[in-house]
Amino acid sequence: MADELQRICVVGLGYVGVPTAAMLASKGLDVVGVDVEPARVAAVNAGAPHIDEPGLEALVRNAVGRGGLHAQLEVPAADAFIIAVPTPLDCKQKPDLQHLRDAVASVARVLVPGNLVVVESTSPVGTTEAACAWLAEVRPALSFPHLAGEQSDIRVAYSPERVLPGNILFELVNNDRVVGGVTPACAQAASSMYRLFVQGECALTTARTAELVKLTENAFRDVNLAFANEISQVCDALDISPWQVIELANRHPRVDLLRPGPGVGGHCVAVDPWFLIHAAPRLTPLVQAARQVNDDRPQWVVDRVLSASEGLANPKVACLGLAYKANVSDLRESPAMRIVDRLELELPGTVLVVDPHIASLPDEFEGRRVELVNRDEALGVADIIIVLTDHREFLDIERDRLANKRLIDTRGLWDGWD
Ligand code: SAJ
Repeated sequence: MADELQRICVVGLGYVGVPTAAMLASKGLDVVGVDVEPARVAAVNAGAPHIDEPGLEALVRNAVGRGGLHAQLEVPAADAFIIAVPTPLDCKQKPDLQHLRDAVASVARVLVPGNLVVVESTSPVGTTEAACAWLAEVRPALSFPHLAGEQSDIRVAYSPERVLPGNILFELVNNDRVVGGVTPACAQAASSMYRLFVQGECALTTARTAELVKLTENAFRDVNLAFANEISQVCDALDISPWQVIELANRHPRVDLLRPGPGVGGHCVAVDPWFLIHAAPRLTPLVQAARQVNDDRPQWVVDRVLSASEGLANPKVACLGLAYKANVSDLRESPAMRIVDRLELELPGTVLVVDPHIASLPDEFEGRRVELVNRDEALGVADIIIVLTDHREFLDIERDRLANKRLIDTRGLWDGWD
């Protein structure tokens, strides 16, 4: 199959689509990236993707420069199609598959027998089989594997992305990949494509299993984080260092706790557990409790700041970090955003924010008492310093600059100082 692949179309030029498209192009394939947003298309064609990810710009620039990658608004004919569009939650925390349905419909129009379609977007179990039916609605003359089995004209599979923002290019190549086919031949075809750049193992399974694997991975991380956050609250009440407790507990050969933080953000770990909860509300009390613990965590941090501000007539607060995690600029679902929002509502004076990874504050702080300042300015004037993101730029703050400040370190940046 891989020998027959010449042109691959990647639909959705986001955190997954752009790296995947550039990686395939770097292996000599003719890759077309497609997105509904003209700005994203233009950015890729200019070799300057909108995504802040180490190494990505150079990879895209090379691929575009050599003519191996270009982006456009329309889905072209191709040998294989990778769909990596967002599958967000609606206001009732229910998966919203509209972007996926639209992408599938646009791919359907150009299909010819022998094509491969792979969905990578996080999806409820059964979505890939449903996608076969959506394809068949648009192209009734073609046969699809949910009904035609191994004899189908078109192969359809699900292979979840698993890459960690901040380390995407390495993980895209080196992580094992789960490849779930609607039939075994579909899984084989998709795995031949991924083997063009994946050095990890490609583990073949069914599409439904692969869909559930993805949800399980991120829900597992959410539960682990909720436990770490809960233990940190117990530590706080008992006046014991959570960082030390977790570090020592992790020396047990069968314990592997993550680190507490100000809450769980990003567009995946804070979101994907809801796909499981929605599919089986009565069967997921643990996953639901973890979501609740992690969602309550920013308010716990705010309460600690309010306690720390007692006795200060007009406390000046500086928040280090606004992004959802270290060394990225992504603000989606960031707990730091919620904390800054609450502090501005609950404290007098201006809330100072330091984040070297962002150029300006997001719109929701427009016209409010929130100011983006540099690190030194914040350290100079603040009475209370709160670490919300452990960006590398905060690691070398000298201890004497924090003398006489009230510190709330939600990331353990200053762990080991006492
Ligand atoms: N966090 C902590 N303490 C930790 C680790 C993380 O508080 O010890 C927080 C982060 O600060 C962040 C949140 O958890 O707010 C999530 O960050 P993350 O680094 O755990 O994960 P993501 O959302 O950047 O990427 C995850 C990864 N999933 C898993 O590790 C199981 C990634 O491999 C997935 O591809 C990605 O979700 C996705 O797109 O689904």
